[in-house]
Amino acid sequence: MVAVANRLPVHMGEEGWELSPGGLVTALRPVMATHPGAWVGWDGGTKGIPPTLPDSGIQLLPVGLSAAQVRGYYHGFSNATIWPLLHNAIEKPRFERAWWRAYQDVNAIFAQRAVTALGVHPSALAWVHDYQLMLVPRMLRDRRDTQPIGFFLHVPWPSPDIFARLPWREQVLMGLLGADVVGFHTDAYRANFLRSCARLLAGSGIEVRGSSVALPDGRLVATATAPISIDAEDFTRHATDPDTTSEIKALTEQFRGRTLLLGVDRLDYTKGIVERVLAVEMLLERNPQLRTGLAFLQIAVPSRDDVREYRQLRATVEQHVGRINGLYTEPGSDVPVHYLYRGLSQQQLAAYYALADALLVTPLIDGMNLVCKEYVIVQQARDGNGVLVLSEFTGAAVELPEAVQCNPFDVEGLSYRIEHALRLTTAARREALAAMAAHVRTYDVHRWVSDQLADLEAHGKPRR
Ligand code: ADQ
Repeated sequence: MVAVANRLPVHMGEEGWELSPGGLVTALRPVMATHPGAWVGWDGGTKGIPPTLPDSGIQLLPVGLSAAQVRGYYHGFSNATIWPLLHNAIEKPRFERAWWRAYQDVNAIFAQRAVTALGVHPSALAWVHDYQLMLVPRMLRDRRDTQPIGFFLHVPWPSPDIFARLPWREQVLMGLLGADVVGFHTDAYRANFLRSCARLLAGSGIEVRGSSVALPDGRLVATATAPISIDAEDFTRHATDPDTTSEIKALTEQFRGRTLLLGVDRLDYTKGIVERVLAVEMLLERNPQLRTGLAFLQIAVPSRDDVREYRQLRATVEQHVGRINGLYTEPGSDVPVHYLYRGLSQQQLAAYYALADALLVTPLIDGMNLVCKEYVIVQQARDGNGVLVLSEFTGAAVELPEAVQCNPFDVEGLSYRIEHALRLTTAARREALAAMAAHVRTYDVHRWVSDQLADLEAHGKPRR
């Protein structure tokens, strides 16, 4: 397999180059370990990338980008145009011709690197990932039509009315249709994509037939629904790791006697963090006893602070946290809202998951959301009885109907849903956790990879 994704799955750790944490790399490693493979990705500006992934034969093929390309392709088109657009335009997408040009140029650089790798591995298939690289499938098709090409979108696909706002909508659709199979997390995103093709490519000889798209050259592009997941076994191990256990001991002391509500996200406006903080404020306003009886901890990973909207979001969240603590901290007691702005190790994260009485996952829109899947696995592995409050606007909501579902746009309603979650009996919480954990264990990330590869093998017949 030749994987093509925005970033290479390595980073410089304390003891040299390390594998980056994350589902995609854990999932692809076993597959690529048994088949020769390569990974094409941006080097992130770091020099000295090793030739292969640590402890494996997977070749790393770094793409170097100039500062102007990073501005236009990454901060600009990827994060300020296409990210908000695909997330239902909840922040206004910005359209700049220079960014679009940079996006095209950089997609061509990734494609060139992948074409070279496919030449070296003529029986490999190409697997392209996500919204940063939507033109790559077509570029590969034009230059190397002999190997199967798959594409997976990790974010939602909006309704055609929203997608139609993109000035380059036909080019992006045609870019994706270079693949043999285009995969999405949910049936709804897939249906939106098919409706976008039907409406926006009408008159170009392209026809939507069921869940496939027929092209004028006779090619049939399949679509697939493949909800991504986590490595459940890995998270079970983190949950019972001695480092996690000692973290839990220290934290238990800190939050003793209080109900712990937890939020864990990249600091992104899609994640509904402001709505969550305001809902907690309403909870404290209505229930004075919770001002000392409850702690809400928001862990936010720094993200995209080169983009204006993200800097503004950070300031807003921090203002609310300060304001709420100013209003509701009881003299002599700890603050009700705790806030960490940093990345944590998997063991630290697992300790917070283990300790939290409720996890609040309240995105306004989220392709899937892996945090909620990690929580149910850790809770179950530590025999917990935590409750998951989950936005109905996440891909995960389709798979985890046993969660306490919520509508984060209705902040007051959300605050009542949290109260409801906290009142559930232990038996009800355990039953819900068991059902959700069983689902995540069955449909884990390894199942996701094998389903995708089977689809690609079925639809992308080698054309040699
Ligand atoms: P993200 O938007 O990044 O992913 P998510 O699926 O929740 O969102 O994954 C976040 C990951 O970051 C989780 O694995 C989590 O453990 C980790 N993380 C969060 N906070 C952390 C912290 N403080 N320190 C360390 N790690 C932290 C995009 C899409 C999602 C889709 C995924 C996968 O937006 O909808 O689920 O891709 O396709």
